[in-house]
Amino acid sequence: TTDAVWIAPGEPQEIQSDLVSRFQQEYGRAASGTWFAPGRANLNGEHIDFHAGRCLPMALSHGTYVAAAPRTDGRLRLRTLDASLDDGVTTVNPDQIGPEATPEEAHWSHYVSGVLWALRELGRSQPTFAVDEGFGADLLVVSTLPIGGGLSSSAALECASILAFLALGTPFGQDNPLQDLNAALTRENRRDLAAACVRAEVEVVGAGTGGLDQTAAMRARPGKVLSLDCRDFSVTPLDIGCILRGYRLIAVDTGEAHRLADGQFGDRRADAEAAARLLGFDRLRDALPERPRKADVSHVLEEFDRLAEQLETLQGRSIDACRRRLRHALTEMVRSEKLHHLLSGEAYGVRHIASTVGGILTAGHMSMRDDAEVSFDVADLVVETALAQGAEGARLIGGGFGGSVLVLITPAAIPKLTVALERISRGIRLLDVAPSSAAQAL
Ligand code: GAF
Repeated sequence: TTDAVWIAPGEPQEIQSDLVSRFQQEYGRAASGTWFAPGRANLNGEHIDFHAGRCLPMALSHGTYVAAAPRTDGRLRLRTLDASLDDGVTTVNPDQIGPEATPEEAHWSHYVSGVLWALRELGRSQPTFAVDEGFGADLLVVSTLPIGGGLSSSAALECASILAFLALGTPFGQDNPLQDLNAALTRENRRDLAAACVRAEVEVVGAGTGGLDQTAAMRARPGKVLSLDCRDFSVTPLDIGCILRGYRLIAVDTGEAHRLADGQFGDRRADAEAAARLLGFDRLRDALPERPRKADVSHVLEEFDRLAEQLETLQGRSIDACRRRLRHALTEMVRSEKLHHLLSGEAYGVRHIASTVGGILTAGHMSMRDDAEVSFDVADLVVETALAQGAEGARLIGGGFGGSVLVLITPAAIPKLTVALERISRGIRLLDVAPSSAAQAL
């Protein structure tokens, strides 16, 4: 195995102390603290968070670090050390942040300024979250996540930034400085902060995120998969030990960056929403029973066919395309529920849990490729190669159109897989997926 293909999560303390000294150089003053939020991998449940489906994410040990110090002139000064994004210090005027003031050109800093806007909004209903008048901050950002790698680099940036703002600019943070913040944040607080980050991304950045990524970053548990029910955003942490006994999960970053704010993601989502409206549902999850099976999917598809029979298009969209998006969403929901029950202890008696989970992963990929149509050549090739090298399963994760493939494989098979992947593309990188902690003050 060549070490060069692995992206290491790094030593958090080293990364932090490096970042803090770069902060001093950049802004000529000391950082008040450092905050971290992880990226995520998702076992199943892609493109269904916004249909109230179930997702099964876990946090990576890779993530985004934000060093920050407060300002009293209301300004934000922001810089990232990520080579592909760094264009020096960006200064943001708070009056220019908000849904009505979305700038035309995409820039990474909008995720951060959007979060400050969203925290201000949250503070209107929860006074301990109310951002001080005149609050601003200097921020320096560094990430061990591939940017646009489908591992939630955007949500990690949002969640690390919101903790920095919370700590430096609100009564909540002032009452609970730095590490105390970790202990003080309740589950409800974390849920509300994740929701604020979603608002930032949807209303300010203009991306169609559904909350999976921010929930994973804010609420993940070490060693666990979060079974996230997007009907009410309740989470059940489930042990992943039964899958990983004798196996490893790795994320293969294809090197093809995706952009959520691009039109394609929204387009796929709109197809599925058109199908939902035809069926008379606000949320597609409601089209299936509590514990859905394949036959339930067939019934909904039959109903769709009946309703669509006389139509030429569905709100101007191709009926076939809408039907495929619908089928992806429904089968993905069935897979999620199956995994949820398997990991909730009902795996007892399942002899080959890794191959059962692997089969679900691969079926998820086929659905992403053929029905959601969000896959791309390199991802398909990575999945094929992983399976040919003996992986139990592999699938594209995240929004698609670029990003990463999750692979379940024995440690013994990894060296050969690595060599085979290097032949596909030089841009491919591997990350070890070891379910880690949620966003925190360091
Ligand atoms: C992106 C979105 F931000 C998430 O909300 C989710 O929809 C995901 O794509 C696909 O499952 O990461």
